[in-house]
Amino acid sequence: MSQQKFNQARFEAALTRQWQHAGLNAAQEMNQHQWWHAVSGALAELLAAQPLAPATKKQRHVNYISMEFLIGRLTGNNLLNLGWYDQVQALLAEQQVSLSELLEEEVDPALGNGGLGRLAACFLDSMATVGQSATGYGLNYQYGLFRQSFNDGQQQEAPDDWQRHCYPWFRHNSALDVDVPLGGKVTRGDNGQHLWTPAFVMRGEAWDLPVIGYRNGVAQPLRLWQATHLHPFNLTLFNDGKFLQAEQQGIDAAKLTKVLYPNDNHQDGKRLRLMQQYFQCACSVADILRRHHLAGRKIAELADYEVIQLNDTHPTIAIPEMLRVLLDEHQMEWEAAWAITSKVFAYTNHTLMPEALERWDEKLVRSLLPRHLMIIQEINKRFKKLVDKQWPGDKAVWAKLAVLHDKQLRMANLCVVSGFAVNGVAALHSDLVVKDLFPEYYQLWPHKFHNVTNGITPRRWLKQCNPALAGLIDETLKVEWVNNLDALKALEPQADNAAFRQRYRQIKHDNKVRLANYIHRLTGITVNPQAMFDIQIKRLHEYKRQHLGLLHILHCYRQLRDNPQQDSVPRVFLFGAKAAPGYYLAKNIIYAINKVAEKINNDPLVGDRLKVVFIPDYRITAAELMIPAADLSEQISTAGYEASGTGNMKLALNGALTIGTLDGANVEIAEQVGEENIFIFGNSVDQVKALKAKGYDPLKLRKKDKHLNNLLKELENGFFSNGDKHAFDMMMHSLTTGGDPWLVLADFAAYCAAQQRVEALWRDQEAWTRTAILNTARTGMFSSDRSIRDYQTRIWQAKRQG
Ligand code: Z2T
Repeated sequence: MSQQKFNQARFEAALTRQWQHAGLNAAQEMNQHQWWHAVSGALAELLAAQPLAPATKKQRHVNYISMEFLIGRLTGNNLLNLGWYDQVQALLAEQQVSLSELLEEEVDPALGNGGLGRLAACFLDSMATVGQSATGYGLNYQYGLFRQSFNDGQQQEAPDDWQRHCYPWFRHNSALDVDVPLGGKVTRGDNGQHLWTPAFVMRGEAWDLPVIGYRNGVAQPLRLWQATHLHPFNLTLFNDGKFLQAEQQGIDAAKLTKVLYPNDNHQDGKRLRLMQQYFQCACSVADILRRHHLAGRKIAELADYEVIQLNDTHPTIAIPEMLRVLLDEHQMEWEAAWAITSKVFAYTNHTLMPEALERWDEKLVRSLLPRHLMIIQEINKRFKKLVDKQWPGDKAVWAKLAVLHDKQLRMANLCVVSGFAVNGVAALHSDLVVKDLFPEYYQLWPHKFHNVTNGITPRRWLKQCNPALAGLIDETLKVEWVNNLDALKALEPQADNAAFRQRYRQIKHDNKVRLANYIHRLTGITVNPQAMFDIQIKRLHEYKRQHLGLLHILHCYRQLRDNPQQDSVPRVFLFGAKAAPGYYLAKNIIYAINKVAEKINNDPLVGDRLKVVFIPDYRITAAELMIPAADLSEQISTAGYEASGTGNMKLALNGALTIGTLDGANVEIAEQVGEENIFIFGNSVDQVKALKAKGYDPLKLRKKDKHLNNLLKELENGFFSNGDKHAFDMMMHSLTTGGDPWLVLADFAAYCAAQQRVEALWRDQEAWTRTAILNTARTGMFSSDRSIRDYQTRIWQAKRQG
């Protein structure tokens, strides 16, 4: 397909309809926000009537189901992908309206927590760009991820009321409404068929956002389901008794899509969350089947035309839902229904952490989804026969592999048993999925297991957020590289070109000035753009080890105080991170970083040499400012725990050097850029396992290392907390008497040594810039276009095994 031409007359007519609809008499009456609204609404209207490219046998349609889509602002990105940015900018300039200023009016839709949700958004962009026909299915939350502020250094949360009801990019199509049953009982009909009489029926409304391919004329939907009560009231279902029953169960349809659960890498097992999951899956499965029927295809052919990719286990209930529809509504036999279902679903695993692997109480599942529980029991029963054959009489293996066990439903097991593919998100992680998480499943079905290394869209994460660098690349390569990121390889020789280095460095500097201004506006803190910008941006989690970063900051501060005359490398340490509201240890780490920052930033002895800034309310928009301005990228998780990471890719692509452990995709970044162009340190996965096995004792380490002990003492004696000796108790306990489960102290010395290597290189700015350029040139494989092509060849279009 080719780029859609910008039609000025149609755009102007649509724009006019927008301000007329707002009740105004002329375009000039619009304020800045109304301009943003009108421009976005006009574009959305022009894009609405796109026919969906139908699925073919050659290319299955991908249904990407995810509880989260962390899309970020759309207007600027859509203009860029359409290729209409310059024309719209010129048109607005005639009215004395600045497009770039107007784009700042958009809220940042935060319908996700972090990496998993952002990955889903990057994948939509790439599927549209590489021409993979796809629909994204998610939920239209009224409140996105909470807004964060600090009160005396402590995280405060506020609801993110992003005003979805007047977000101009949405198109609501009431022809797509779905009714979703919940609760109630299952009885048998005259022919022995299962009859589910729900206690309650909700309505799902389809709210679509357009996903626009890069200059190829493709626009396909991200369909977000929104819950409402059934109107008009269904009287046969809502006789008084059943309504009361529903009320007792606390089901209030409008509440269902109120708010995104704010946990990253953690399950909390709430009833409302399971209802959200089922609601989303029931709507999506119904929509997929509706489309399939509409295309005139037989249900038996479903797997030839459709694939359903589950973004982690959150949408797993779609599997028994599909079976239920085939069995109960299409009256299929089990074997036939299973043959279809087991060729349609594929599952992506994003973590090995036990607390994030979803398990639901059987009782809860039965009370909301009685028919689904029966179907899951049947899957479990049939699967047990296979396990008994392979491992006769082995109770331990069954205890591990069972889908239902100890009155719990294990979603990952259900996915592996019922799906045709399972993948991890980076080479190391996929290896651990096979070796540590699912070794027996791998023995049963080796062909199901794959790796697809994550990626990021270079449209948003280079061209849009770093226009100056994108311009320099355009000028140098003279080819379109943003949908062919391997082309960046041709920049390699420029690393040895002094003039190019000068321009590359100037761009980084200008980006740092832009960020410094933002920091000043936001926090009142002045940072020096000449200093090294050392950035750690990601959710706050113990395994990500923001507190390791903090210990190194204390180390730098100590050195400055011990040798005030020494010629040190000036640094600005920047953090951006939200902690889940119930994750008290994570919140204590935020508090500790903020208190240390306050002390250091106000110490006259330190001056410009050291600054620590925790940027509040880190989100996509903030990332777009921070990533292009980073010199050093902190990727310091305990090896084996960060499944992939994707911030690591964005930062390296934008010319930040990585300091990191051999974890997740860091391993592949090191392979790509060369180990001389990255700062790797710390215990490897095997070393972490060995240390834990032999009984690691952080207290011994503390005793031996006087310097480290002194740093810890300063956190314990109230020096950073106005004399409050207990301010950081939770963090200190975790690091010491709590056993330091994330090996922060164990990696501290190696981390400081790696930071020394960083400083040595920084002192040679030409060598640093050379390395940065090589990072940009060699990270092309981390385009999510490549990830999508990997999904196509390894999973979606791979020859299907029976
Ligand atoms: C999440 O963001 C990730 C994993 C999860 O496991 C849940 C959430 Cl919300 C259930 C992250 C991983 O931590 C990160 O390493 C990875 O890069 C990202 O998913 C995308 O795969």
